[in-house]
Amino acid sequence: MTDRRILLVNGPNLNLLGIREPEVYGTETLADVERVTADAAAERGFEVRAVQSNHEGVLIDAIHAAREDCAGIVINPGGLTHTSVVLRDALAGVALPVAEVHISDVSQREPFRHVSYVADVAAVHVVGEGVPGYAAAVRRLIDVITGHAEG
Ligand code: CA2
Repeated sequence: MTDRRILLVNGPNLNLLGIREPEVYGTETLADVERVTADAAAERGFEVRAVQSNHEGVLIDAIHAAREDCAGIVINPGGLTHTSVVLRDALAGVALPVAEVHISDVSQREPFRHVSYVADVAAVHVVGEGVPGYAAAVRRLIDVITGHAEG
């Protein structure tokens, strides 16, 4: 068990980052997301294990496995944010601190994106800051893990 590893979870369709809809999600790719998150974590002595899947069960299995060797989870659940009780239950079930991140400002988009099933199991929320928001999310999560701050 290490307490210096973070699980980074990206949900369905985020493998398309930088390839489609640059007007909404920008031009940076999933590889950029994983790099900026790992770099920000490394500044604080943490490493990142990254998973992206278009399959809900794969994400849930990765979250369950994090119980064994991670200190917290950064997650952009993609569209599952607005639909998935099972993803929320998995996050609640592992009882690790969670940071929820969204690239776009979901509060300024369609009404169905204003609801998050994950929000109240997350200690940190970063919305609408683009890809740099992942760095902010992992820094704030590490603050929670190390007891420096909350929120
Ligand atoms: O803003 C975000 O990060 C979202 O989680 C992205 C989700 C969306 O369903 C949420 O409401 C907000 C969509 C992820 C799909 O990403 C794509 C990227 C490029 C092209 C197509 C989809």
